[in-house]
Amino acid sequence: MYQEQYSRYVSMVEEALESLLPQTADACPAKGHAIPAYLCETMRYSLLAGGKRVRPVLLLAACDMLGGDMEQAKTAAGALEMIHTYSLIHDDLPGMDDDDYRRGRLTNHKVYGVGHAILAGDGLLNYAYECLLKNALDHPQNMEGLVRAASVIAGRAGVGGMVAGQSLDLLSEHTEPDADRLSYIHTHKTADLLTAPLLAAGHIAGATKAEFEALEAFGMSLGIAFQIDDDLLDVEGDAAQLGKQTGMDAQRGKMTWPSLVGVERSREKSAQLWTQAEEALGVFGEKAWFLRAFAEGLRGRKK
Ligand code: GRG
Repeated sequence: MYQEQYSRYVSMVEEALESLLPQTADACPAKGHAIPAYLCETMRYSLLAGGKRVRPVLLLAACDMLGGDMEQAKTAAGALEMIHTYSLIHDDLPGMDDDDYRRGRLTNHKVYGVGHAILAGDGLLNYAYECLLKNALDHPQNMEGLVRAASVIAGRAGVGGMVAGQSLDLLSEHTEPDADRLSYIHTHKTADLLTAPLLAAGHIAGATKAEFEALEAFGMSLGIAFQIDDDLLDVEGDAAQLGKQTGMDAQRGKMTWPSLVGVERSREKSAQLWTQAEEALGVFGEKAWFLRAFAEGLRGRKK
């Protein structure tokens, strides 16, 4: 039951991405597409490299649970994955984390060069908002919900959200670990973009105040736990399984949970947050069965 539902959501994400981004061969302004073929190739390279699709699956599952329109959710889910992929491409650049591998293949700039990787990220980011706004215009019956969904995604991804967290993350390299600072970094760099799909789904489906509060609490606990686990995987994980190098945080002098409190206490903190995430779903009762199982699957992730 869970596996079928999960596969259904992932297929919806892949379909959304394929339908929103043209095939490279078809992409050229002369054929009616705004995206030139080479730019399309650089964007597709990272977008279709087989990520876990955590954020779009959260959006689809939450919208489904709340009885929202799944066609509207599908486009929003695709757009959100574009924003996430842009952030990975830019994060991997030499001016940031300078990584060679991501999602089991060479990073975007290793294949296309730094300039084109910056543009692939810029392209995905802007195209995501084109898709989100077109989605609102295409569904006048739910225009307000879809604009609110776009707005919450922009806020959580932007200068008060993921970009803010990334900025402090960079500023904190090779500095003394500090709990408040680390909490800010994790909340914004990671948890904001994992909460955005849940709140966006709430807007698409017209959630109540109590439902929004529960979605926010679930997203924040899950998001911070996900990041602590990411820090732990960098220390203890398997590079082949992860599809990227390990041990990089220590090498870069990153502020992480293991650097602040050690591996054992990081594991304890993560376990506590996963429990809080599960508890936050209480208000939805049985309807939250998929989100509950999905969170449980993320909890033991090896990649
Ligand atoms: C460049 C503004 C800007 C932000 C970058 C995503 C990010 C912020 C940095 C990547 C490094 C990192 C450890 C981020 C924390 C979030 C995280 C664990 C991202 C990886 O997400 P997954 O595991 O990746 O969902 P896949 O490839 O499965 O989609």
